[in-house]
Amino acid sequence: MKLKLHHHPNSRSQRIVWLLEELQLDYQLEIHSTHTKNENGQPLKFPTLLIQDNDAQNQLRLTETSAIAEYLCQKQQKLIIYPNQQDYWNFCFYQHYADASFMPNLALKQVFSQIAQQTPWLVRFVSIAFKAAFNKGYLNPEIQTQLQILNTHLEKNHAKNQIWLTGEDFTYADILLWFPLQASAYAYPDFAHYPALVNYLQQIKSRPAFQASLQKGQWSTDLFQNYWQITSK
Ligand SMILES: N[C@@H](CCC(=O)N[C@@H](CS)C(=O)NCC(=O)O)C(=O)O
Repeated sequence: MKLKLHHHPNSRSQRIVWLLEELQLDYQLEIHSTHTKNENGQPLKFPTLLIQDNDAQNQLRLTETSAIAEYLCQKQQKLIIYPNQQDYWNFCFYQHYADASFMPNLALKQVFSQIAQQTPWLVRFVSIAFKAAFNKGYLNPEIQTQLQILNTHLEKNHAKNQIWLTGEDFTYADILLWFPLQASAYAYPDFAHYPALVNYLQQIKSRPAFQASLQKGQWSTDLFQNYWQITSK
Protein backbone atom coordinates (compact mmCIF):
# COMPACT_ATOMS: atom_id res chain seq x y z
CA MET A 1 0.00 0.00 0.00
CA LYS A 2 1.42 3.40 -1.07
CA LEU A 3 0.26 6.36 1.00
CA LYS A 4 0.49 10.10 0.45
CA LEU A 5 -0.86 12.51 3.06
CA HIS A 6 -1.77 16.12 2.34
CA HIS A 7 -1.25 17.95 5.60
CA HIS A 8 -1.63 21.49 6.94
CA PRO A 9 0.50 22.24 10.04
CA ASN A 10 -1.43 22.83 13.30
CA SER A 11 -4.65 21.54 11.77
CA ARG A 12 -6.76 18.46 12.46
CA SER A 13 -4.63 16.52 9.98
CA GLN A 14 -1.83 16.38 12.58
CA ARG A 15 -3.76 13.40 13.99
CA ILE A 16 -3.19 11.41 10.79
CA VAL A 17 0.55 12.13 10.85
CA TRP A 18 0.52 10.77 14.41
CA LEU A 19 -1.60 7.74 13.41
CA LEU A 20 0.78 6.86 10.56
CA GLU A 21 3.70 7.04 12.99
CA GLU A 22 1.87 4.80 15.52
CA LEU A 23 1.10 2.28 12.77
CA GLN A 24 4.71 2.47 11.55
CA LEU A 25 3.58 2.77 7.95
CA ASP A 26 5.67 4.22 5.14
CA TYR A 27 4.09 7.37 3.76
CA GLN A 28 4.85 10.45 1.75
CA LEU A 29 4.00 13.68 3.51
CA GLU A 30 3.06 16.75 1.50
CA ILE A 31 2.88 19.84 3.68
CA HIS A 32 0.79 22.80 2.54
CA SER A 33 1.34 26.06 4.35
CA THR A 34 -1.52 27.84 2.57
CA HIS A 35 -4.91 26.72 1.34
CA THR A 36 -4.55 24.79 -1.88
CA LYS A 37 -6.90 23.65 -4.63
CA ASN A 38 -7.09 20.05 -5.77
CA GLU A 39 -6.86 19.00 -9.43
CA ASN A 40 -10.62 19.72 -9.85
CA GLY A 41 -10.19 23.29 -8.65
CA GLN A 42 -11.87 22.57 -5.31
CA PRO A 43 -10.24 23.47 -1.97
CA LEU A 44 -8.05 20.62 -0.75
CA LYS A 45 -9.25 19.33 2.62
CA PHE A 46 -6.73 18.53 5.30
CA PRO A 47 -6.24 15.68 5.87
CA THR A 48 -6.53 14.09 2.44
CA LEU A 49 -4.97 10.65 2.10
CA LEU A 50 -4.17 9.11 -1.28
CA ILE A 51 -4.03 5.33 -1.12
CA GLN A 52 -2.69 3.02 -3.79
CA ASP A 53 -2.98 -0.70 -3.11
CA ASN A 54 -0.02 -2.76 -4.32
CA ASP A 55 -2.09 -4.79 -6.76
CA ALA A 56 -4.63 -2.07 -7.69
CA GLN A 57 -4.46 0.34 -10.59
CA ASN A 58 -6.80 2.82 -8.98
CA GLN A 59 -5.89 5.40 -6.44
CA LEU A 60 -8.30 6.00 -3.56
CA ARG A 61 -8.74 9.47 -2.12
CA LEU A 62 -9.97 9.59 1.44
CA THR A 63 -10.87 12.63 3.52
CA GLU A 64 -12.37 13.02 7.03
CA THR A 65 -9.94 12.30 9.84
CA SER A 66 -12.12 9.68 11.51
CA ALA A 67 -12.80 7.86 8.22
CA ILE A 68 -9.07 7.74 7.43
CA ALA A 69 -8.34 6.44 10.94
CA GLU A 70 -10.99 3.74 10.64
CA TYR A 71 -9.81 2.70 7.17
CA LEU A 72 -6.13 2.39 8.08
CA CYS A 73 -6.65 0.74 11.47
CA GLN A 74 -9.17 -1.81 10.17
CA LYS A 75 -6.85 -2.62 7.25
CA GLN A 76 -3.91 -3.04 9.62
CA GLN A 77 -6.00 -4.60 12.42
CA LYS A 78 -4.22 -2.36 14.91
CA LEU A 79 -5.27 0.28 17.45
CA ILE A 80 -8.82 -1.09 17.52
CA ILE A 81 -11.03 -2.95 20.00
CA TYR A 82 -12.90 -6.01 18.75
CA PRO A 83 -16.63 -6.63 19.28
CA ASN A 84 -15.90 -9.55 21.62
CA GLN A 85 -13.81 -7.36 23.95
CA GLN A 86 -15.29 -5.83 27.07
CA ASP A 87 -14.61 -2.21 26.14
CA TYR A 88 -15.99 -2.41 22.61
CA TRP A 89 -18.94 -0.13 23.44
CA ASN A 90 -16.58 2.50 24.86
CA PHE A 91 -14.50 2.28 21.69
CA CYS A 92 -17.60 2.78 19.51
CA PHE A 93 -18.68 5.79 21.56
CA TYR A 94 -15.36 7.62 21.89
CA GLN A 95 -14.18 7.12 18.31
CA HIS A 96 -17.19 9.20 17.21
CA TYR A 97 -17.43 11.55 20.18
CA ALA A 98 -14.36 13.64 19.28
CA ASP A 99 -15.49 14.82 15.86
CA ALA A 100 -19.27 14.44 16.14
CA SER A 101 -19.88 16.20 19.47
CA PHE A 102 -16.77 17.78 20.93
CA MET A 103 -15.05 19.41 17.94
CA PRO A 104 -18.16 21.24 16.58
CA ASN A 105 -18.50 23.29 19.78
CA LEU A 106 -14.84 24.28 19.69
CA ALA A 107 -15.06 25.09 16.00
CA LEU A 108 -18.05 27.36 16.69
CA LYS A 109 -16.09 29.12 19.43
CA GLN A 110 -13.34 29.72 16.89
CA VAL A 111 -15.78 30.97 14.22
CA PHE A 112 -17.34 33.55 16.57
CA SER A 113 -13.90 34.78 17.66
CA GLN A 114 -12.76 35.17 14.06
CA ILE A 115 -15.96 37.05 13.15
CA ALA A 116 -15.47 39.42 16.09
CA GLN A 117 -11.82 40.02 15.13
CA GLN A 118 -12.67 40.71 11.50
CA THR A 119 -15.66 43.01 12.04
CA PRO A 120 -14.81 46.68 11.30
CA TRP A 121 -13.96 48.31 14.64
CA LEU A 122 -16.81 50.86 14.49
CA VAL A 123 -19.43 48.11 14.74
CA ARG A 124 -17.26 45.45 16.37
CA PHE A 125 -19.12 45.81 19.66
CA VAL A 126 -22.13 44.11 18.00
CA SER A 127 -20.25 40.93 17.07
CA ILE A 128 -18.36 40.95 20.40
CA ALA A 129 -21.68 41.16 22.28
CA PHE A 130 -23.15 38.37 20.14
CA LYS A 131 -20.08 36.19 20.67
CA ALA A 132 -20.10 36.78 24.44
CA ALA A 133 -23.81 35.95 24.73
CA PHE A 134 -23.50 32.74 22.69
CA ASN A 135 -20.39 31.65 24.60
CA LYS A 136 -22.00 32.34 27.97
CA GLY A 137 -25.43 30.98 27.17
CA TYR A 138 -24.50 27.90 25.17
CA LEU A 139 -20.93 27.04 24.17
CA ASN A 140 -19.10 27.41 27.49
CA PRO A 141 -21.61 25.34 29.50
CA GLU A 142 -21.67 22.70 26.73
CA ILE A 143 -17.87 22.42 26.62
CA GLN A 144 -17.74 22.37 30.42
CA THR A 145 -20.17 19.43 30.48
CA GLN A 146 -18.15 17.61 27.81
CA LEU A 147 -14.89 18.12 29.72
CA GLN A 148 -16.56 16.92 32.91
CA ILE A 149 -17.83 13.74 31.22
CA LEU A 150 -14.37 12.98 29.83
CA ASN A 151 -12.67 13.76 33.13
CA THR A 152 -15.00 11.45 35.06
CA HIS A 153 -14.51 8.66 32.52
CA LEU A 154 -10.71 8.92 32.63
CA GLU A 155 -10.72 9.17 36.43
CA LYS A 156 -12.62 5.86 36.61
CA ASN A 157 -10.08 4.25 34.28
CA HIS A 158 -7.20 5.76 36.25
CA ALA A 159 -8.56 4.17 39.44
CA LYS A 160 -8.14 0.81 37.66
CA ASN A 161 -4.60 1.75 36.58
CA GLN A 162 -5.79 2.22 33.02
CA ILE A 163 -4.61 5.21 30.99
CA TRP A 164 -6.61 5.24 27.78
CA LEU A 165 -10.20 5.88 26.73
CA THR A 166 -10.96 2.19 26.32
CA GLY A 167 -8.93 1.11 29.33
CA GLU A 168 -5.58 -0.65 28.89
CA ASP A 169 -5.36 -0.49 25.12
CA PHE A 170 -4.31 2.63 23.25
CA THR A 171 -6.63 2.96 20.23
CA TYR A 172 -7.33 5.39 17.42
CA ALA A 173 -10.14 6.85 19.58
CA ASP A 174 -7.34 8.37 21.71
CA ILE A 175 -5.70 9.84 18.61
CA LEU A 176 -9.00 11.41 17.46
CA LEU A 177 -9.74 12.92 20.87
CA TRP A 178 -6.33 14.53 21.31
CA PHE A 179 -6.87 17.46 18.92
CA PRO A 180 -10.10 18.90 20.41
CA LEU A 181 -8.86 18.15 23.92
CA GLN A 182 -5.59 19.99 23.37
CA ALA A 183 -7.51 22.87 21.77
CA SER A 184 -9.87 23.09 24.74
CA ALA A 185 -6.86 23.17 27.11
CA TYR A 186 -6.16 26.61 25.59
CA ALA A 187 -9.73 27.67 24.78
CA TYR A 188 -11.14 26.89 28.21
CA PRO A 189 -9.47 28.87 31.05
CA ASP A 190 -10.50 26.37 33.75
CA PHE A 191 -8.97 23.33 32.03
CA ALA A 192 -6.59 22.80 34.97
CA HIS A 193 -9.67 21.94 37.08
CA TYR A 194 -9.80 18.60 35.22
CA PRO A 195 -6.73 16.74 36.53
CA ALA A 196 -7.51 13.49 34.71
CA LEU A 197 -7.54 15.39 31.41
CA VAL A 198 -4.26 17.16 32.20
CA ASN A 199 -2.71 13.79 33.07
CA TYR A 200 -4.12 12.18 29.91
CA LEU A 201 -2.53 14.87 27.70
CA GLN A 202 0.77 14.24 29.50
CA GLN A 203 0.50 10.51 28.75
CA ILE A 204 -0.07 11.30 25.09
CA LYS A 205 2.98 13.58 25.01
CA SER A 206 5.15 10.78 26.37
CA ARG A 207 4.52 8.55 23.33
CA PRO A 208 7.51 8.47 20.96
CA ALA A 209 5.28 8.25 17.87
CA PHE A 210 3.43 11.39 19.01
CA GLN A 211 6.70 13.30 19.45
CA ALA A 212 7.97 12.12 16.05
CA SER A 213 4.72 13.23 14.40
CA LEU A 214 4.97 16.74 15.87
CA GLN A 215 8.33 17.16 14.28
CA LYS A 216 7.36 15.67 10.92
CA GLY A 217 4.09 17.61 10.80
CA GLN A 218 5.84 20.93 11.62
CA TRP A 219 3.68 21.42 14.68
CA SER A 220 4.02 24.76 16.48
CA THR A 221 2.76 24.74 20.06
CA ASP A 222 2.92 28.54 20.19
CA LEU A 223 0.82 29.05 17.06
CA PHE A 224 -1.72 26.45 18.15
CA GLN A 225 -1.95 27.95 21.65
CA ASN A 226 -2.47 31.49 20.30
CA TYR A 227 -5.05 30.31 17.77
CA TRP A 228 -7.20 28.69 20.46
CA GLN A 229 -6.48 31.07 23.31
CA ILE A 230 -8.20 33.95 21.50
CA THR A 231 -11.47 32.01 21.79
CA SER A 232 -11.30 32.09 25.61
CA LYS A 233 -11.72 35.88 25.77
N1 LIG B 1 -14.11 16.95 9.76
C1 LIG B 1 -12.99 17.15 8.88
C2 LIG B 1 -12.60 18.61 8.85
C3 LIG B 1 -11.54 18.87 7.83
C4 LIG B 1 -11.21 20.35 7.74
O1 LIG B 1 -12.11 21.20 7.66
N2 LIG B 1 -9.94 20.65 7.74
C5 LIG B 1 -9.51 22.03 7.66
C6 LIG B 1 -8.24 22.19 8.43
S1 LIG B 1 -8.51 21.90 10.14
C7 LIG B 1 -9.29 22.38 6.19
O2 LIG B 1 -8.98 21.52 5.40
N3 LIG B 1 -9.47 23.61 5.83
C8 LIG B 1 -9.22 24.05 4.49
C9 LIG B 1 -10.47 24.28 3.73
O3 LIG B 1 -11.58 23.98 4.21
O4 LIG B 1 -10.33 24.76 2.60
C10 LIG B 1 -11.81 16.28 9.31
O5 LIG B 1 -11.58 16.11 10.50
O6 LIG B 1 -11.11 15.76 8.45
